[in-house]
Order: sequence, then C-alpha cells, then structure tokens
Amino acid sequence: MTLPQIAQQLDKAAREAKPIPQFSTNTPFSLSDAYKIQLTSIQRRIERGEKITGFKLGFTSKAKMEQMGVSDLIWGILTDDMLIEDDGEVRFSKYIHPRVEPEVAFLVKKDITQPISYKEIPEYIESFAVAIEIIDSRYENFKFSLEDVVADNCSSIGYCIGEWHELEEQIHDLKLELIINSEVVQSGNTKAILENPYQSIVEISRLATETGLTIKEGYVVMAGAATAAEWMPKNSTIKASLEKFGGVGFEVEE
Ligand code: OOG
Ligand code: MG
Repeated sequence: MTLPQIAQQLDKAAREAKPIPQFSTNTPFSLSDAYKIQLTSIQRRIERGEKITGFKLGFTSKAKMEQMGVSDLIWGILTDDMLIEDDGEVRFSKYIHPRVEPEVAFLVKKDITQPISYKEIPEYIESFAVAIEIIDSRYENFKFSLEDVVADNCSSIGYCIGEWHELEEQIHDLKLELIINSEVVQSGNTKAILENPYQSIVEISRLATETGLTIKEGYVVMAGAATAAEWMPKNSTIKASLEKFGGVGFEVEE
C-alpha cells in the first residue's frame, strides 16, 4: 500500500467513524513516512474546506505513555472542524470509541518559524487556557504503534478551550482534573506535562518548524494530557478544571 492510500483510508475511517486495522503490522513504514501520511490526510481535509487552527502534542506525560504503551513525544495538526465550543455539545455518533483528556492550551500571538527557547515564550504566546481533548483512534481497539498513531494525526478529533488567561509565570504546579457527570475521574497536575506545559511550546517550535511548517499567529497549541484518558460516555457532561483558573466543558448527546 502506498503512503497516500494509507492517508486516504485513515481519512475515510475518520469521516465514516468506522475503525480499521492498524497498518504497521502488515505494511511497516518509518516515522518520517508516518508524518508524511499525516500531512497527506490533513491535505484532504483542507481540500474539503477545513482550515488549520493549530498543533497538538501527545505523550507529553508519563500517564499517557504508560496507558498507550508508546514512549515518544508525538505531534499532530488541528483544524477548525475539530473545535468544540465551551459549553457546547457533541454528538457521540460522530466518533468511533472516543476518549477525553484534560489539557492546557496556548494561543500564539506571533508566527513561529524557527525553534524558540523557553525564555522567548512571552514574545510568541498570548495566553493559556484549560482545555479538553477528544481523541478517537481510527484503529480497532485503540491499538497502534508509534508510526500508526502519528499517521493517524495522533488520534485527533476534537478540542474544547476555556477562557483565555494572561500568560502567568507559574503554571507548572496546578491541579488539573477531568470530571465526567460531576465525578472527578482523573486528577493530575500540570507538572505531569513535560515538567511544565510551557515546555510543549519549545518542543512544537522545533518539531513543526523542522518540517517546514509555521506555527501561525492565532493558532492554538494543545500541550498534551496531564493524566490518562477516559472513555467518553454517551449522554454525559464532560469538564476539566484547572486550579485557580476555572473550567471548560461540553455535553455529549447520542
Ligand atoms: C494519542 C494521542 C495522545 C496526549 O495528549 O497525550 C495525546 C492517543 O493516546 O491516542 O493526545
Ligand atoms: Mg491529547
């Protein structure tokens, strides 16, 4: 199977919400080919009229790496089709086997065209917010290799962002909880995200720009989950809450 064929099958699986077997067991491909497949599948979305809205990082916490049995930082691309309004609603039937995770998001205020250092962050980042990511692997049983998940745009399907807050010096030691139907189902700390969520900006600035992509003004960067992910139930209320900075959430309909 060619790389564009793999991209086409992943894109179709996402659109139809029908899982497919993982590829790497029968058609091994390299990590750099996996990122090419990812970009080709995003290209298909762009051809349908979607717009790129940012980047996401994955496996920035130990909890996530252990849950999924994968131990390398990965990144993917977000589009406007994936944005869920705060206090909004999603339809369960749009997904295959969705999971939710509590995250921190950043808003970019100046194009990032080269790797930036930790100290340069205030020059490029406007604000941060508590966020929820919905992930929905296109692979049967949510089972994949590192290459498979990268090709699948790191399981991206939805992101929901709370109120933006001015950049604070200290966001590396804050309680971050995931709440389903008023019950705290995951409780973590922002330091689980690469010791400090700001580090996700440093990482994506290197990873995206080395492939020639610009992290544009107005884009969002999702820093990665602070805890393991939880299954997203039908007819439920999903929330994330960040110590001192409030919450974000949405309803899940049939
Ligand atoms: C891959 C995506 C991981 C995160 O925040 O660590 C991720 C997956 O678990 O399916 O989004
Ligand atoms: Mg995530």
